[in-house]
Amino acid sequence: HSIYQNITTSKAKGEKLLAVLIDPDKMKLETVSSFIAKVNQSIATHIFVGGSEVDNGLTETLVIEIKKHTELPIILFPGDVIQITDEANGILFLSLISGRNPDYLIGKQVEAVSKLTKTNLEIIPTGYVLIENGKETAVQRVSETKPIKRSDIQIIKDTAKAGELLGMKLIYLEAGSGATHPIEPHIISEVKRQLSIPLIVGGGIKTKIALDSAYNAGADLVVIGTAFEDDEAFFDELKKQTVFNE
Ligand code: 1GP
Repeated sequence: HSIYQNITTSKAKGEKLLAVLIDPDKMKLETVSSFIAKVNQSIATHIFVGGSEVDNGLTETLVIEIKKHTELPIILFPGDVIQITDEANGILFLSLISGRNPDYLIGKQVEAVSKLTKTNLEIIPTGYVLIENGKETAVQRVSETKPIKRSDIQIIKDTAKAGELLGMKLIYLEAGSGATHPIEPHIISEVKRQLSIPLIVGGGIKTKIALDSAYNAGADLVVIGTAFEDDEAFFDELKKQTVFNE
């Protein structure tokens, strides 16, 4: 269980983690080597691979290609069962606990078992909490669930805590890919206070300032996808030194 252990060790030391999210639907195979070269030179510590709508087989081909170019752990962040591949190192075994669609709470997970038991993937049970961000995102559309309102702080906190009490190993606060508003720092810090497990935050983070404020508010691992897809120069911008005041 080295991936999870490394995350908890970093959390204990106050070292912040960054996952670059690669969507198999958007990444062209021929650009993987140059993109991953940038990732390798950046502050990124993990690579997440996944998307809400991905065709069969694409994920595995992409992971095989990424692996040729990096030593970073590759973790599946699947939108569906078909994205499971033994080529990755681990998988966020997600349950969309903000929603009330049984398919995404337990149905897909049951479907996934016959595949998962044939793999060596490190399986990391993760409570996935979708927060409203100003527009409808793919997660919302595909899962047919409502995100929790940003103003419903108590519900957000209780949802995250329920995930921890159910035995989940990570909580992922998600604004949705390309979100207009990233998760607000006060939401992150309120949730953080409830939890003893590591906290992941993602969705709509496009600047170094937004990244740092997520870290300062208590995110242990931040996920960024769109900002790197749009502009690879963002990798260099993140290298500039920051002092954390946590
Ligand atoms: C989406 O949290 C991730 O699941 C990343 O979002 O693409 O907006 O960075 P972005």
